[in-house]
Amino acid sequence: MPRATRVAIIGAGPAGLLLGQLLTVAGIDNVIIEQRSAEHVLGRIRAGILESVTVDALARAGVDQRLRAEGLRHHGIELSYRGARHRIDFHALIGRDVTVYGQTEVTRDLMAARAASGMPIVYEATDVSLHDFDTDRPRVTFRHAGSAHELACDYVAGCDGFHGVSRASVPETSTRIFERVYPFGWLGVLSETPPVADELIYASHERGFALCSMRSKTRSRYYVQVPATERAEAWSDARFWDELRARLDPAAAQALVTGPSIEKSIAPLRSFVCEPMRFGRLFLAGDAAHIVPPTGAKGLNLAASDVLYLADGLIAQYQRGDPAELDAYSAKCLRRVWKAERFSWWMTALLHRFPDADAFAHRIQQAELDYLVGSEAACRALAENYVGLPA
Ligand code: FAS
Ligand code: PHB
Repeated sequence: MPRATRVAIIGAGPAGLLLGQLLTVAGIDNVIIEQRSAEHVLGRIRAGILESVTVDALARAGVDQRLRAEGLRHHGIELSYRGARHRIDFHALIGRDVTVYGQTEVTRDLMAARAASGMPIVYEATDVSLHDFDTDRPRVTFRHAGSAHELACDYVAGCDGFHGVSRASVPETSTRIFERVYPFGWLGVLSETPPVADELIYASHERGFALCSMRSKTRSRYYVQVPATERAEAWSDARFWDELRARLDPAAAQALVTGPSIEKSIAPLRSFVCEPMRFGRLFLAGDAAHIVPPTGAKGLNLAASDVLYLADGLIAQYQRGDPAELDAYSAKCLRRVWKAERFSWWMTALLHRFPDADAFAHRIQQAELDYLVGSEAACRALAENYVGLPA
């Protein structure tokens, strides 16, 4: 275990692993410290849609081989409401697309690259604690395999997610928090069944939102909106499939192939931003700094753009002694973060049933959908946000 490194990275999710790989490729020593096991990290079923910015970042990190071979290029999505489906054709509208490739596979590819690089990664670390990041000699202490460790570093990258230690280590008086907690979550099911359609279907229904996604041509990922108080254990597979079918248009309901769930979990929905994203020698990236409701498929993609900016800033500092990009990091991230927060909030408000919404609110939702599917300009706006704004 090294006692010193240039960059200490807290968290081995997509943000921490991608940052570690970008720095390693640039010849900058770094250590990743993760509290869970690699198996646990890989067992999380999360995002499924990659923007081209994320695909390019993975290519720059040298981990895009399997993604290029197995990822599915999607040229659009469909919106289902009032019994009909309406396609948003990204290709025709803006000439760009997205890639379907599960976060689990991104994590697997990055973990393999980390192992091949020989750069240190510590799994199952406990009592991870950040020290002196308001000085030029920050330290990270932690326990591993029964021993206490201290890691001196130049910089700390807080890539430890919403519940991590990094943001929690910053005095509350130094942060400004912006938050919306939604009164519902997403009950998700993974199944070895062929997807119901070639592209994703986002469904708005009086019973609630539903999403038909996929991981491959033989593995599907489905979600239904449920109350925030709901528990996954209360949902048998049969109950889930019946509810999903009830929220889809007749053609999709008819085409749905059901099967045993191989994963079932509920994700809470919230919008959250911590400003700023830098505190002396500590930089927050990914879910450690911001959360979006998954409706806009932005969470993983924002983590990637944060990490791209941070890697570029650290490379400029080490290779040219130029601190300017590090100094601009927080403002640059937040400009992109807030645009993604807006889009994710808008997609969530457009497609979900809010328990306190009255008849007027429901009519406004329907009118918004009718206007959207009838306006090329509105569809183009959705398309350019969904495929990802420029980094
Ligand atoms: P992550 O949370 O992925 O990784 C943080 C890592 O830090 C974890 O491995 C954690 O174990 C570790 N850690 C935490 N505390 C630590 C400590 N004290 N010391 C060391 N390590 C520590 N996004 C989408 O785009 N689409 C989706 O459908 C979607 N579904 C989601 C479902 C759920 C349940 C959740 C929680 C998120 C979902 N997201 C989705 C968002 C998700 O994909 C995140 O944006 C993405 O995982 C962000 O990656 P990281 O920033 O690396 O954070
Ligand atoms: C997924 O496949 O998990 C997924 C896809 C699109 C979203 C959210 C989740 O908006």
